[in-house]
Amino acid sequence: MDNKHVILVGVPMDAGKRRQGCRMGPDAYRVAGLDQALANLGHQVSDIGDIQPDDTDVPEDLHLFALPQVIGWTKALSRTAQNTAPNGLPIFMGGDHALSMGTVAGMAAHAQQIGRPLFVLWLDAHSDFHTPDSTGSGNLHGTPVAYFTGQTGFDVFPHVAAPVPTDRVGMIGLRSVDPAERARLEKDHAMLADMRSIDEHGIKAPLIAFLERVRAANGILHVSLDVDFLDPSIAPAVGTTVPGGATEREAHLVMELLHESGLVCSLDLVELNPFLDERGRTAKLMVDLAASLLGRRIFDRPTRSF
Ligand code: HAR
Ligand code: MN
Ligand code: MN
Ligand code: MN
Repeated sequence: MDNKHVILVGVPMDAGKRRQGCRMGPDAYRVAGLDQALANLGHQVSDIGDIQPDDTDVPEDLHLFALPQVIGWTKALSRTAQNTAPNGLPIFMGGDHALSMGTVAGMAAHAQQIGRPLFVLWLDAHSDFHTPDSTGSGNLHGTPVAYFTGQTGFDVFPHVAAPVPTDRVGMIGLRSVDPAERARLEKDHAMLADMRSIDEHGIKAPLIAFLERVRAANGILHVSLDVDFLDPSIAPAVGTTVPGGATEREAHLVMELLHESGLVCSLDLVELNPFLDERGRTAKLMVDLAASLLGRRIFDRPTRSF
């Protein structure tokens, strides 16, 4: 089995939306035993602790919630991704989904360094494809995909040195996409597998097709896992629940296929709000999914009681 150096990065970020609580995510993953679950698989695991946002002098914006803080986090995270990726597989323990502005921008810069294209798998109920101009909520966790694919409207943000072309983004689990996002997605050709198509055709086919494209391009794959990808009945600890999400086995199958692909270079675990959890069940499920992504086999799943 291929043992990896897994680098856990705590990102206690709550700036991407008004509802607070995701800042407790990194410690919830630690309490739920993420490091031990991965070490049990034979990996070397380092936890570099919680990072902090850079200082910025960008002014507040009336329409966008916590804009200066999000920019500070984006700078710190892009740098951290570039510094950790050469040494192992970083897992960014969020924190809300605005953190992916920095992690993906940094991983794309790393990919450019090693001369391979970066692909992004977005596991989410939402497409997070708003720009600062099109967002109705002003919550920047709804904008990271537009940022790292190089859409216009992010002038006050750090320049994206290596934007990820939209056709290298795959989205699985979609069921809540705003009209402005939809219009942009239809024009820009991301690979989209919404829950309707998953119901009809299963979750394996679109994932395998996407992984084939990554392999054919000699690419590496960043995975961004939003808690609300999962059905709220199994993953209640998230501020933006949308009914009709992935089942536990669908989610594990995705992780198992990702492991078998050998293509994953980095992972975001985002939007966990421990304040909303029930006896840690969502945090534990996310830990189990990360373990499947890193090679835990089906017969080795723990028996759980709550
Ligand atoms: N599209 C909506 C908005 O912009 C909801 C975005 C919610 N995003 C997340 N991450 N929870 O996927 O406000
Ligand atoms: Mn999201
Ligand atoms: Mn979401
Ligand atoms: Mn039994």
